[in-house]
Amino acid sequence: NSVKAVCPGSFDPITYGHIDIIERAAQLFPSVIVGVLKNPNKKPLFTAEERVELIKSATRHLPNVEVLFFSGLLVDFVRAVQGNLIIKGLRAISDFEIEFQMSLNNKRMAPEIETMFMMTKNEYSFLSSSMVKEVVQFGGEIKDLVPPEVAAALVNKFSIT
Ligand code: COD
Repeated sequence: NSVKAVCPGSFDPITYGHIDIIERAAQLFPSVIVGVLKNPNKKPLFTAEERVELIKSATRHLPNVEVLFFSGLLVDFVRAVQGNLIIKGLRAISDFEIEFQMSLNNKRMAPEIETMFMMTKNEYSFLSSSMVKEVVQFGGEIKDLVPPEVAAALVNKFSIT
């Protein structure tokens, strides 16, 4: 099959929840591109370059996964890389409303691109980048939430010794 799937996000930083979705996409589709939004409205903790590097290191074991950053509209990025599918993860009902809105809007702008959703793994259903940042800031344990390189980068950012 010729499906090229794009997993988009802010990944500020990447967590085991994201990695689970990327791994499952990489099993299903011959080519997966992780699209890292460069200029989100919210100011990111990690620069786009840092986020890309952390994702590359966390997906080293997946030969059909490529990591690129983008700015502007997701559908323009998907078209530019000749992708035809957007893969998103869903955690809770709270994710549904915004994801529903985004997927309909993306479909309106790019009818040839499909969006598909994967349910989060049970143990990651509570996990988000913002939660990880909050926990680490106050010295909490994050080893079950992010890979070791990400944990080290977070500790470094917050200069916790
Ligand atoms: N389990 C499963 N999935 C998860 C988990 C978890 N624990 N954590 C996150 N995910 C999924 C999210 O549901 C999402 O699908 C993806 O992983 C990325 O998550 P984040 O939080 O890193 O990224 P978001 O949600 O901030 O990314 C939003 C986009 C960058 C995709 C969006 O803002 C976008 O497309 N922006 C570009 C501008 C654009 O095109 N706007 C118009 C859209 S209509």
